[in-house]
Amino acid sequence: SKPLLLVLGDQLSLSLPTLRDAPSNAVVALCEVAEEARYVPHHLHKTGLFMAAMRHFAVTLRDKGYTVHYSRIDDADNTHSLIEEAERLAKQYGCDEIRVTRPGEWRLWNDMQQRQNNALSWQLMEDDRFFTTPDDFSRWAEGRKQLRLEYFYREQRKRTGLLMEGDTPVGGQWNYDHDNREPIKAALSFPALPQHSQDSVTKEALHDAAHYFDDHMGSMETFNLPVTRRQALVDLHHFIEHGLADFGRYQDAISDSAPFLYHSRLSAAMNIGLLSPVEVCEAAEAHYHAGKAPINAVEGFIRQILGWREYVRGLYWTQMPGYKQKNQLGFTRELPAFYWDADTDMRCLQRAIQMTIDNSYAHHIQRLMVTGNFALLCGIKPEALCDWYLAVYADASEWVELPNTLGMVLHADGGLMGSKPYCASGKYIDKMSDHCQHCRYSPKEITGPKACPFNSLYWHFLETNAEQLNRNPRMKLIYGSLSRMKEEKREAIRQQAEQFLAKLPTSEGYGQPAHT
Ligand code: FAD
Ligand code: DLZ
Ligand code: SF4
Repeated sequence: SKPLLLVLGDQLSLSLPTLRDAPSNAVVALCEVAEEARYVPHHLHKTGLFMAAMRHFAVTLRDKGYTVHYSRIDDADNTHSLIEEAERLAKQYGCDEIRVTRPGEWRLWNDMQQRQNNALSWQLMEDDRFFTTPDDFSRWAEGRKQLRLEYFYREQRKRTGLLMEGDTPVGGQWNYDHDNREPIKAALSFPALPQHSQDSVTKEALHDAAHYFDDHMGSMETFNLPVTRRQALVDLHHFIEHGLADFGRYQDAISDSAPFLYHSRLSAAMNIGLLSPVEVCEAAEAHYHAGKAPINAVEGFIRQILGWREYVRGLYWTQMPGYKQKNQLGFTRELPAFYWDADTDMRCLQRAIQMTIDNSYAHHIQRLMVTGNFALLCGIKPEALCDWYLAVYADASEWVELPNTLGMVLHADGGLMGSKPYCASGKYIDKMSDHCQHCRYSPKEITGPKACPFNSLYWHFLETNAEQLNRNPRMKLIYGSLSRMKEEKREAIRQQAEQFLAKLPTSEGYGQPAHT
């Protein structure tokens, strides 16, 4: 047999199952296709990242002796679809099967599965570059009423032995989150980032991405993502040395000026395969044992990867395809137009979206508590919000984006991801950030021309979704406050929120993929 080994854009690891035990006659295929760049209008940094990293990986594979076919975006015979390109190349090279590792998105996996019994058959392999497989997750989930991250995470700590002393967690506790909630402080200084040099391969790939997808968000002038394993390792070591020790304390802080704070910025490199989650967690653990970072920082960091990252992936693969259709709170509103251009006078949103435009990055609390929280309070429909997150972040792949957006932010999965919605008023943003002092609104006012829109929207959200949420034990306190509020005040808040929502410019059709 002669296999075509299809390596997808987020599978750039030499340890990939597809590449293991490959017969010497195998042909490896990497394909740049317009369909993948346009099914949502990806940020230019994201498309540039994929194209540059894929081209570099093709060079690495050739150096290792593999026979590689590389379909470029500008090839005349490019079919511009991953499935069609693989089948075309299999025929061209006289291959009798196509081998591929589980892709990062259900739509592709479904297409591939349906071709398993074709004359030219698709052989799907499990992706073992994670700590767990979807089968592991499904076994863990079986018979449980609630799928809480904390229990899944503890089991992974025991299984891997990460931060464990025998059967007990290092330091005596599983979770140090109570130490990880410090707000932003004026005196903080953040580590300066490594600036990655761009060789001719990178330059050409970025140029091609900008040329073919010039209608998409972003500018290549600020591109600084790692596109090779070597560059990804530079970012990893830089974070471990300069960011990790403060990662915990300021994990939830939001800055008006600094986009990255003490976050690792490693998500894109891990998600496309340049770094393995195992090596990232082990590097953090070693730093703790060397006495160079406190337990709350290292545990907090490892929990994001060994816990959350694995957990959302398990949820995705065991809940799809139904998961994507969920809309528990019945939201119907389109996305506000300013999500695409940051043209808003709400300072926190303006900064989070502008940083997204600049870097194809926002840290977790910006995604969850600023752009996410606002969308939740306005009742943005899951489909529109999910497409936005998938398009704008370099680290976005549906297996990780969808549970975070649909589940964690919009509470659209009926509480599978989180026991309560992460809704918050302007008071929370004011506490954690230094945005409000630069804003034309006041976080202390609920009604009137200067009132922070988050405040009235917060109460309006609670009121309009009371039927679904007021029996939730974790929401009891807040619904208690709502019911004690005088009807007059409630009516004023209601009007303030409804006037704001009526004027919100929506973006139906905006940012939609153009035709190739
Ligand atoms: P750090 O803060 O340094 O965290 C370390 C690592 O932990 C990250 O690199 C990431 O791999 C992992 N991690 C942290 N939080 C999560 C989480 N909630 N789920 C899964 N992994 C996590 N992450 C993505 O990788 N791709 C996405 O498409 C994505 N979409 C998101 C959408 C929304 C609405 C929200 C609220 C979160 C989303 N996240 C996504 C999770 C998280 O925000 C990013 O992983 C993180 O901001 C990436 O920055 P970092 O590498 O500096 O992370
Ligand atoms: C996101 C993306 C982009 C922009 N371009 C490509 C591409 O040209 N070729 C490719 O194989 N993958 C690309 N991707 C990632 C895919 O959309 C998809 O998420 C993964 O291939 C699934 O494993
Ligand atoms: Fe955001 Fe409200 Fe603060 Fe303005 S006042 S920055 S809108 S939280």
